[in-house]
Amino acid sequence: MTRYLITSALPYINGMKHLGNLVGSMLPADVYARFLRLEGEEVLFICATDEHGTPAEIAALEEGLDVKTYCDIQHQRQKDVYMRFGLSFDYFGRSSSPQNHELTQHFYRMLDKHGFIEERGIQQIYSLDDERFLPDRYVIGTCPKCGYDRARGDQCESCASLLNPSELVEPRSAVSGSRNLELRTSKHLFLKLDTLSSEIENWVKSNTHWPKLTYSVAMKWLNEGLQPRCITRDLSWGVPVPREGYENKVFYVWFDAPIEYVGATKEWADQDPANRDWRSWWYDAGDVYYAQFMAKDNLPFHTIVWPATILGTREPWTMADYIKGFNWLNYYGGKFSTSQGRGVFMDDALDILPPDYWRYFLMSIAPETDDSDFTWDLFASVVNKDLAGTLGNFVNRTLKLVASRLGTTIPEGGRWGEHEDKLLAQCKESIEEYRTALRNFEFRKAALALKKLWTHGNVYIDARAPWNLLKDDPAEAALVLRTCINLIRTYAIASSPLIPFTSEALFDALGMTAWERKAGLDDALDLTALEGGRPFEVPPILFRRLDPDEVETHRKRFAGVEG
Ligand code: B3M
Ligand code: ZN
Repeated sequence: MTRYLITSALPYINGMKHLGNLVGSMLPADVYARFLRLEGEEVLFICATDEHGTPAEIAALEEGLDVKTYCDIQHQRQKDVYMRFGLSFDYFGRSSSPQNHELTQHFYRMLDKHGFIEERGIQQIYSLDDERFLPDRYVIGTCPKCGYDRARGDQCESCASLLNPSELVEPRSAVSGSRNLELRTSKHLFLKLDTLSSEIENWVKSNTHWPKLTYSVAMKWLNEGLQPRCITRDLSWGVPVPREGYENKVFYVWFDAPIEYVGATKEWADQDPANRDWRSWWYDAGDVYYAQFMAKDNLPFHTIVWPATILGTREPWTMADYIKGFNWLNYYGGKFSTSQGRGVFMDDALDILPPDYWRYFLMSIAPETDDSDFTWDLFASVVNKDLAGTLGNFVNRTLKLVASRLGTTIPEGGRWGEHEDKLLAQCKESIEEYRTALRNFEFRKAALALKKLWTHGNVYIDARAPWNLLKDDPAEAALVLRTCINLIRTYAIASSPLIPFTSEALFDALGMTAWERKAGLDDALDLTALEGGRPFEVPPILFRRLDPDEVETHRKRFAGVEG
């Protein structure tokens, strides 16, 4: 039996994530995890906050907090919002955990032992007043290309040129503003990607089944030729480097972040060591199928650098079987921007509407083969048509009709016939489509197949017109209505990976037991599972429609400073 290990790229600790972050990693990973559980598979779904690096330091500095306190607060904030979105992580860890520190140092030691680490001196800017080395983005000055006076040492935000801090005119420290800077040589450790290059290439080439985007990013890097990569930094916040002369340095955030996939699994196991075995997932784990989810800018690290880190240890750590990369979700053709307040952030989204509206919508426009675009009009149209108009409408009209004409018990009588055969065949086809799409990591297709499944109910009930049958042929009416109620059960089961909260609401309405709720996709196709005589409840409106005024209000509110 295969076991499924699923990881989502680790959200960076600084600040609330937006819908673009959600759709590009955590949400599809969650849908995939929920789908596999529905199929009865054994799943371990892991995520964590990525807490080291300069952006965390800068953000903490801006808020006047020490980095640790800042990360404690932000971790909790992010975790809360992910829970509210229904992201069903088995564990949500922290890259600053002792477990990750220990593992990161272990990976480094193994790499060093096998000769894949080299030391080099590099020149860096040192701030005498701050008494520290400044990473590139901590140095600001005037852009030599366009004259913008607050260009960063790595890039000018105004003209987008890539820069070196030494190119800046009148450079100063972003920490203190001091101009008292000098170039100093400092020793750093490099991971010898060049030496590992052919091994990485063999591994990549054994994975031609990856999505095009993933494969092409990996091949592009390989074709450009791999260079040794610096894996240490002159910072104090991070995993200490266990080597003489490195007392004031830590590992680069991208070195320890992927190791936290393992680290978080260990955090999970350490909470219940008698029943949880992290090693069985990560070390010499022949029966594990490992799927990773991430946005495209993270692909080089996951197709090249992290595999190199693993290969160089000469230990049998689990490597990805499938790497699902996503393009960008844009906001009205531009980027979501934290600094400009442009686009919708996850906490704001939940203030406006419950999670399932967003979950379904985002999966239906997932940026898989190309970038896709968020607009409020599109959001409203998908919500109004698919959720309110198709699924919600079917559920409400069915249950209301039965309740008002026959009472809140599933009607008895009538005999299954050819109409029902046809309905069942249609459902079967849509569920097969849905299952295939999800098995193949095709989320847009899955949302489309689900929508198709929902339309069968409306088509069936319209064709059978039970409101007429109630007068002319009560037994036939009972059959039709009972079948429709069973279809609601089918929908509740099948839709749960995308809209889990709605599924629960439907299970509640149908009075289903905990055991009955465990039904899988095949059981979902039993349109006679709920027998006549069982009580049900009419739930409140499942999905509300968005009207043009509301759409306009949201559009204005989230347009950002430039909108
Ligand atoms: N933290 C993603 C980002 O913030 C980065 C992912 C790490 S995955 C190991 O862009
Ligand atoms: Zn510039």
